Amino acid sequence: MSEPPEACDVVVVGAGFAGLYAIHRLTSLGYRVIAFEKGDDVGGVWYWNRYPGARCDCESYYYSYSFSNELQQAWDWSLRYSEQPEILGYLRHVADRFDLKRHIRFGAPVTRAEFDEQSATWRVTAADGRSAEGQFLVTAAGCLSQIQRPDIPGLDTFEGRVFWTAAWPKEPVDFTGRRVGVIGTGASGVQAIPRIAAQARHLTVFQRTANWVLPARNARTAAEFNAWVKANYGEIRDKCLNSPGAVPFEGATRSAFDVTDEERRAVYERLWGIGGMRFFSAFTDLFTNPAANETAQAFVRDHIRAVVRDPIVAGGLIPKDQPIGVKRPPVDDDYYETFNRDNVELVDVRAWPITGVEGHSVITPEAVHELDDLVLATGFDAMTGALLAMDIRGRGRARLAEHWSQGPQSYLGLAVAGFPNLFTITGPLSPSVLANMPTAVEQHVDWIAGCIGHMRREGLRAIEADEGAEQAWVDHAAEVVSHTLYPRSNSWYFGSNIPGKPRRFGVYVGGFSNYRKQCEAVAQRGYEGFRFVGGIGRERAESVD
Ligand code: NA7
Repeated sequence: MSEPPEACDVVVVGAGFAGLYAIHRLTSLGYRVIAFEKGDDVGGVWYWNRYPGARCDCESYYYSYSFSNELQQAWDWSLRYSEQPEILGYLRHVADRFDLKRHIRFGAPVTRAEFDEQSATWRVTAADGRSAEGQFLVTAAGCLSQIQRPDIPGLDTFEGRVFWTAAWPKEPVDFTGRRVGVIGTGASGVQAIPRIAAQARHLTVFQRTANWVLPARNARTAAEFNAWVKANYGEIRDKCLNSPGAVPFEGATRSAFDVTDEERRAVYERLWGIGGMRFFSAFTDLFTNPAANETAQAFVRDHIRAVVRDPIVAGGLIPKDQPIGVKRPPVDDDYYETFNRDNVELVDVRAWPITGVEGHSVITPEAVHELDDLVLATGFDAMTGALLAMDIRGRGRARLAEHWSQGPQSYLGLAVAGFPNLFTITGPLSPSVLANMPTAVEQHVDWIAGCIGHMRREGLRAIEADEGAEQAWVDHAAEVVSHTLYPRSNSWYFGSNIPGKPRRFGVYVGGFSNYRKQCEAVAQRGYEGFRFVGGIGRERAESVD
């Protein structure tokens, strides 16, 4: 017989960046928290994505928590863009420093979460039958955590070794002397390919869609820089809170056409030299004006042609019909150079789709590729996948999957109509993956903590997003993105990588700072757009309906 549910105030799902901060913040406020985590340790995406080259594309000094000055003063980052082991080490340090593990049930993927209207509580159950019951359910399940398995005939029968970038073994993998194939050239494939190429006898890169890859300019952080960061954290965090991407940089002030061709090129050269996503701070209209975007594309095309010696390979690596930036651009220092190696081959699986896997071979209409190892960097069911992998039932046992059958519906990316007392950290239709994640996570958790505190003070037992407010937010998010170039690409932002997934842009592109202010205004106006049900310490509960 399974154990009775553990009683708590808040059930949290996930123990990555979001879950750890939620646990810390809520327990600090005196709430009892039980968290369920699929992995056997903390870390979330930084626990699972251990592939060679796995690294954050945001710089570490701001891709980090701000909630504790002691923590930020104690921690030194060794690289500008930290690699997975260091980020996982940081999250482990956070879990130990704030004694968070005692609240976490590890090896416990949640399979079911059900809201009980009578008691206004959530019952959350993990795959092994462990369960918890609490007034609130806070999901911290990740935007890119549900692996998407490609529909390649015979994949399961491959007779060599198979590795998934997003479920990489804990032990180091040696590719020395081996013939390796990598399927996928998104951010994960692009980071892994140079590392694998440096070891393997032969590497075949199966590319379906070429991506615009930006240089990282990764380097060790100098002691003086770390000292400067520590002395200026207040200002750095403040800039993050007030920027569209939750990053501490100034945005663009001019259109690409406010300058001469030479000046424009100089701006691109300078930002290309700095590296990373800062390239997009060149001009205000890169994401709204196709002609402005084309100037950036032309710059990067020239770069690819200059680096990659074989013009046919260079041509294959240049994205076609895809504005730069509207599909998540990978960031890497060695990617294009890797295609100059004699042991690396680019295979165009747009022109020649993989028809199947047989024995040790990946087969396309053009060739049979004999491999010892296959690496799948084929992406995720983004934004909604991890939430829908749990059977979440709201009022009247309504299924979240049903409510989202036409695409994600959410108020502020935080709450869902029909699902009282459920909060989704960096949920669909919040800035999430288009904002620096730790800043976005802290903003959501702080808002949720404020809301729970309000409810406790007022004796309110349930909160629910109003259907009208939810629809207005969905419409607003769609309206904002319609003025950008994002709709000109098929990407996981839209769910386009998942067969049959409704096409809806899953991210709020109105900018993080603007979004944060909207969330604050909603709270200040007495949680406008939400309905509450009283009852705690009162004679009679009102009906939610
Ligand atoms: P992505 O960005 O979704 O990349 C997945 C890649 O795999 C992409 O190049 C896909 O091509 C390719 N893919 C997927 N299925 C297939 C099949 N069946 N055949 C060939 N190629 C395929 O995932 P990542 O893990 O790289 O990055 C996700 C995010 O994690 C990243 O943006 C960061 O935010 C962190 P497609 O483009 O769909 O044609």
